[in-house]
Amino acid sequence: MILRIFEKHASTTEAKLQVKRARLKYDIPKLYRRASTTLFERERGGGVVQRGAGETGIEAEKRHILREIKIIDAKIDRLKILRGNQRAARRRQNLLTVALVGYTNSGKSTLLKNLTSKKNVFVADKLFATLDPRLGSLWLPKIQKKVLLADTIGFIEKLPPDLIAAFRATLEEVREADLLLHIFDASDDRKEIRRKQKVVKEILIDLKADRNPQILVANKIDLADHAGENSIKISAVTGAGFAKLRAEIEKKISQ
Ligand SMILES: Nc1nc2c(ncn2[C@@H]2O[C@H](COP(=O)(O)OP(=O)(O)OP(=O)(O)O)[C@@H](O)[C@H]2O)c(=O)[nH]1
Ligand SMILES: [Mg+2]
Repeated sequence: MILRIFEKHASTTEAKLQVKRARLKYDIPKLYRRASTTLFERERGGGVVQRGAGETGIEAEKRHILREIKIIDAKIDRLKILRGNQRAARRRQNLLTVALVGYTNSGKSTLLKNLTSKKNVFVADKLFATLDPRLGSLWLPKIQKKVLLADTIGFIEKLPPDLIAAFRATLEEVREADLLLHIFDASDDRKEIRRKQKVVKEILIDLKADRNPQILVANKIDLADHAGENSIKISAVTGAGFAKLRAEIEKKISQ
């Protein structure tokens, strides 16, 4: 089910490749399960069991899958180099990166869309945007600086190990970000808020990004505010709290 969710949401080339890879790996043990069921059914039916022939078929299918995984890995490697180059280009231009992190459905993508000036992109942005649709730019007037805002995939609990491995590479951007906005859904009840924040914190530790500067952002306050006091309250939909959030980003960036 989690694989299916990721398949639906993977929007970048790399995310698509990672999901395809995870799907292929997931299919290998299934080959064997499928084979043993057919074998069992054939035995029950009293037919002749040709164990050898069946296994050869499986081995061939498995080899094919492993070959496909290898091709995908090579493509992912190329994208990684490309991304490394992009990051280097951003550094050369003195562009700082702010990464949006948070539990799935907290409103990261909505915030990226509504906080950044997607209409006002200039050439450098366009380059990044075509390669990675999850980047937007934010102009900070007080410190006369432009920062890049990077969306990430939603963090969820109990990710299958293969997917964690697959997405670790994608999430490496998080570790390199100059500032993290940890978005949570303030319309959840308090217990859910605590649980989800814990999941996000654990994944950040796992990614070695827990020491990056952070701003805690309570989103969806147009629905309900169960946030408590230690966060910046916003609504990514109505734009409430954006001025305060921008000011906080400016403050942290200039620190
Ligand atoms: N009422 C309200 N709805 C919001 C707000 N922000 C986001 N939403 C809704 O919440 C849902 C999830 O928003 P997304 O921006 O896709 O959330 P996300 O964090 O990017 O989710 P993933 O990509 O799955 O991690 C969408 O239906 C949004 O319209 C908000 O401030 N108020
Ligand atoms: Mg999103």
